[in-house]
Amino acid sequence: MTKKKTALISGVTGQDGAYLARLLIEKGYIVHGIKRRSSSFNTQRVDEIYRDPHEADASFFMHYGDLTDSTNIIRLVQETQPDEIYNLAAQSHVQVSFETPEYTANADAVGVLRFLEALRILKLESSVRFYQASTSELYGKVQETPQRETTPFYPRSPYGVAKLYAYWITVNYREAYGMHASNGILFNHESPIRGETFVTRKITRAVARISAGLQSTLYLGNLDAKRDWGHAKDYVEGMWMIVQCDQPDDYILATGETHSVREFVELAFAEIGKNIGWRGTGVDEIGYDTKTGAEMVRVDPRYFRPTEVDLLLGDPSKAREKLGWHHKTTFPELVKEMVAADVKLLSRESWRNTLNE
Ligand code: NDP
Ligand code: GDR
Repeated sequence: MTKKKTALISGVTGQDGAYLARLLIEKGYIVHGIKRRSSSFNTQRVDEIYRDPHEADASFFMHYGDLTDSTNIIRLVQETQPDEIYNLAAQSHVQVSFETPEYTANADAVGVLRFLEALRILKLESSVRFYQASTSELYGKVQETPQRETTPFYPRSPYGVAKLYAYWITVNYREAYGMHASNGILFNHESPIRGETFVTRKITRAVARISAGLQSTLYLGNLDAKRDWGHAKDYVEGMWMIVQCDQPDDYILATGETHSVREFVELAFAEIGKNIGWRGTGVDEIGYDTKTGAEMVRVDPRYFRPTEVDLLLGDPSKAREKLGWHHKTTFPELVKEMVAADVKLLSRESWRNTLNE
């Protein structure tokens, strides 16, 4: 019988970690996930796959850890002896990175170095494969459209700058020590379990609440930012494919289509039968229900970023040709799935609230 592969996933409690853990378990891996200590529960996305570790067939284990603690990273790599490490942990919110720039650099930039050095310290640099969660935020200010692996980087936030270090330290350790270390440069990917403060989920939750009469207005920032949005489920498959390649390398995963925040809003409201019209400009712009005239969307400058990334559009040709990867979920399917999931979630919550009244 062949030995099961072992993977160590940092950021397992996040959107991508939860999808990737499921995928690897399905593929027969033993999966170790790193979770942060928190005063409240932060494991909702993986509770369903967690089994009592005493059970003979348990294949998913969780360990406390933090990317800002190198002693902890070294110990976890030593204890779990992984074949593959997927470094997904990060302070991943671009706007929050302007508020907590030093912490973001510590976790998102130096955190990656801690992993790579742990492999060297433990003399595992030639036996463990390493995946770094790089990002389209590296492209930032538009230099070329669509963005390719060869497009120059120009990050526009403390998050993007931290991820720039992370990208290059991964490349450097690959070249300096022959490590199987790769970057997935992933464009935005979303799902029903996307964090609630990212714009897509913020919109779909608000649409569900407006539909249920629990909220009247959705406040947003820049409606004209354009993003290349795919489904997280498709993207974690790509992460795994990158790691399986004989040669480590860096790949863009994207859909090759771009849409504005405004388009996302319009499609999401269409799912509850509302047609959104727009009037006014800038901070005074309003999105209204064309049937009733009710004001549904307003602009709040609080959500504007000190420096914005205006347009992201990825060229996924390299991943398609070398990995055979391509996205499966279309933009309208993504919006539909997210709105439907939030409507369902809300109806379950209100049912529970009614029971408790
Ligand atoms: P999430 O924000 O959903 O998840 C981030 C994860 O990292 C969570 O598990 C979080 O823990 C954990 N984490 C945060 N800080 C630390 C720390 N200091 N030590 C240990 N764990 C920590 O992000 P996604 O799942 O969306 O993204 C996964 C990765 O991919 C991130 O690195 C992100 O920057 C990157 N990325 C994401 C893209 C996207 O569109 N989703 C696109 C390109 C890159 P907790 O649950 O406790 O908060
Ligand atoms: P992004 O995602 O910054 O691209 O980073 P986010 O959903 O936060 O913003 C996308 C665009 O929408 C605009 N926007 C708003 N954004 C938020 N969060 N809230 C609002 O109210 C709002 N109104 C308009 C933003 O200005 C922006 O232009 C995500 C994260 O997952 C990163 O970790 C990842 O690296 C990149 O995607 C690729």
